[in-house]
Amino acid sequence: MTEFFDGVDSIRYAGPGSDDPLSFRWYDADRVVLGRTMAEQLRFATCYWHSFNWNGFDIFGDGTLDRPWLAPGADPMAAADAKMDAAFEFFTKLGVPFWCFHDFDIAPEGATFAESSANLERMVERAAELQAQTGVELLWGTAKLFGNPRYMAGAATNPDPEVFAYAAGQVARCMDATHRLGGHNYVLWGGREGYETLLNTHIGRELDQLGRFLAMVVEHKHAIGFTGTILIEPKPFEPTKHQYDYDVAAVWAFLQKYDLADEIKVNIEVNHATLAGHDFAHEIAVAVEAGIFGSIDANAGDDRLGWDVDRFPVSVEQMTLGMLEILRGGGFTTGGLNFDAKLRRQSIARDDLFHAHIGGMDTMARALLAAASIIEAGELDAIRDARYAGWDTPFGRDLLDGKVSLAALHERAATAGEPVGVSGRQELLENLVARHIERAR
Ligand code: XUL
Ligand code: CO
Repeated sequence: MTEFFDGVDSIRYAGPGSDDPLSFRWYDADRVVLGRTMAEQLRFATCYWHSFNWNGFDIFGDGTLDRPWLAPGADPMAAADAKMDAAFEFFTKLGVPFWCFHDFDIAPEGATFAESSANLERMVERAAELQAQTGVELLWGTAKLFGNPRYMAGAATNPDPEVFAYAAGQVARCMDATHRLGGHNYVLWGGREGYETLLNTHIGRELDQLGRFLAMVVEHKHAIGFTGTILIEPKPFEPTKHQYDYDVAAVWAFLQKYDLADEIKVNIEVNHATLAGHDFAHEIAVAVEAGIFGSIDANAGDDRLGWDVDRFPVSVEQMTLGMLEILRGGGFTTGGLNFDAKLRRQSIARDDLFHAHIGGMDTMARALLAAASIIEAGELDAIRDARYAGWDTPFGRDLLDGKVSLAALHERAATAGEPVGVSGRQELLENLVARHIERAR
């Protein structure tokens, strides 16, 4: 087989002192950190769509990237084969253990539902062969329920039940494909599940539709014996003005209302968190508290751009704070770190895709080391716990156990005196995090 990335060999760990740009300086797959190897802690995945199914086009300009299989006029199935060969060549040279796809990234949508099914079946066969040959596994699959014009007013939340039904058929087909490929999770990102104007939108109906749709997804999971996790990916807006899966807290409330909280978890994307006005770490902490933490789409926004730029992560500090919450929550189970990130459209050399992933993986590996070092040292958790010590006294416990009334506290307030303030220690804690980032090796 001719290689697409012919100038690049397998990427190896060379250590922090390495000046070879095509080597890892921090990601050492077999190194054990907090009882698991780095590969097991980080569970990296490359996403198919940005890396292989996007040619660099944006709303103002045509494709810039060298992706011959996306050239106009190519035979769609031959192009799909070439794309998949290049993708698996990339996964293996990079040494990433997982990949992720949308149905129509790997197989072209046909003129009819049946034709799309046949195309997908053929490409799933090919993916199964390549997975067996390379050992690369599927982190998750997902159905593209936002590209085709039929979904312009949503899929599950469409005012037309025919569109809901068509989308359900597409999801069943994509779940079957994910199951066939041994996927560890199945993701639903509600790209068009939202609205543009309340003048034509009935929120209550649309939420009930979404609740029913997801209940059917869960039923289907059990019917086919899929043991992976179903994940919702929150995003506040883009492409619609308001999206129902706004953030983790909104998804948590939704799952409870529709009795789905034991069955569905979240796939948190860094740039989606910041678009919702949250820190990445906040979204993880909320999900861990709710018991719905699943997986991560690792990327980054831009400090000055208010849309989803999907940059590869470069901030060790931001990722350390995220990894800290992931580790505090016990680490990944079925989830992992999927680089839902894309090159800048001027990065047109073939090896740029390697540099992007190497940087992202090294950033995450350093973040893992720093977060593990913070946890092992224990000072940060000790200071946090000490802030709440009063709640572990008999008085604090009685308050939480409902043994004291508001009237009793009114009486107490008259005699107990002023509570004594204690420092929150934020700057000390920030310096502590900085120290661990500096020293983690
Ligand atoms: C869009 C996004 C998607 C999902 C999968 O912002 O993140 O790529 O991850 O549909
Ligand atoms: Co994503």
